[in-house]
Amino acid sequence: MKTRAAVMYEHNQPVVVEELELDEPKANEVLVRTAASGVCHSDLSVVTGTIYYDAAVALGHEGAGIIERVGGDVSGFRPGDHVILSFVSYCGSCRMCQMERVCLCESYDVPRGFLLDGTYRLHNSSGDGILQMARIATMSEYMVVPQQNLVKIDEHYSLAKAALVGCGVTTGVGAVLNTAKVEPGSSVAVIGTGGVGLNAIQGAVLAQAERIIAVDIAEKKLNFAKTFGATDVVNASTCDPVEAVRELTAGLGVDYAFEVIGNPKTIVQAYNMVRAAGTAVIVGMSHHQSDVSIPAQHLVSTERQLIGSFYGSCQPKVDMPKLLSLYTEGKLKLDELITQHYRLEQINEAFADMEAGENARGVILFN
Ligand code: PAD
Ligand code: ZN
Ligand code: ZN
Repeated sequence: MKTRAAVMYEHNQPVVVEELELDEPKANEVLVRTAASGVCHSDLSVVTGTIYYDAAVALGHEGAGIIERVGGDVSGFRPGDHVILSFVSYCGSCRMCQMERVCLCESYDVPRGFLLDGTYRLHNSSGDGILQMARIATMSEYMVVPQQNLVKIDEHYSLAKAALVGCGVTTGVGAVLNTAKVEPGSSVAVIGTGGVGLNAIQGAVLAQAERIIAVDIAEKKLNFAKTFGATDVVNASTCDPVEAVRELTAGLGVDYAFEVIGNPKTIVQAYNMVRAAGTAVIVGMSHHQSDVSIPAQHLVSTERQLIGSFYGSCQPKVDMPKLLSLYTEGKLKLDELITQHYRLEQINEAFADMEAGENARGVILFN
């Protein structure tokens, strides 16, 4: 069958929207008609090579849709089901899955972008195989994905809003609640209040943090941050954010700092703005070849913790329906996250808007 998808053919060049041939789902695979795909910085990072994929790759990893057809050996899913796409495939039975760390599943040793049997489902008009970002490629009208990447949700949810739960919401809220396990009354700083960082702020509100300090270089993002529950804002383009955060916390530093940009410089800032025995949580995906340098002895003498958070340490099938329930209860903001809708053809515009700091989150809507 045919689909139209946003494809990265060359790093740092405009993304191409084109018609592709899509194979039928094989065993353990499902054909999904995409309803919506959020535009996350990780998509742009694939274009720039920060998150490295060989070309050509169909983009998108934050989406929701409706199941069209299922392949053999698929259980628990049928046509018509509404689903969120998880950007990790997890087996449910390996050591990490049994420890409920399913995002770190160790079962699938397949090169990036291929389906689990190591082959392509997407092909262009020249007959070349096209990889799928995160094995899903939500910036395609249709996608064939492993059943291991699907989370069934109730049909009454808007799929545009559910799409955001596929990455930004789960990653940001999960970093606070699952990875860091922030305690009530804590002080928290969030560096980078874009689509993911705003959700770290929402996570801090849910955790009943007392102080939530938003740090960004764009005034518009800091205004969004206030809407999402920041108690203080720091514009890092006009001051030293480490000093500013220390001043706001009586010179001590915060209990938790979340870096949600993907920049070694702001990772060091996060480390430097936590108090002794505090925790710096790194969410942003820095360039795959970059390193971070922190003073080795200081790490010991202050007992600070520097930890990573991948996909909010979530269990997609448990956490995603829970997050949607919180939305229904009025405890989680999803409507306010979507500040712009795009058509698939506008993907390069959506990336330009992301770089210009225009949106909380932009969302591509399919028919
Ligand atoms: P975004 O572009 O919406 O937000 C980034 C924010 O950082 C923007 O508001 C910028 O203004 C701000 N910013 C940039 N430079 C600075 C600076 N020097 N100081 C302060 N603020 C700054 O991106 P996003 O929220 O979609 O993604 C953020 C990062 O999170 C990105 O690296 C992405 O790849 C990563 C990510 N990680 C995971 C994970 O599993 N860990 C999942 C999804 C996204
Ligand atoms: Zn993402
Ligand atoms: Zn596993």
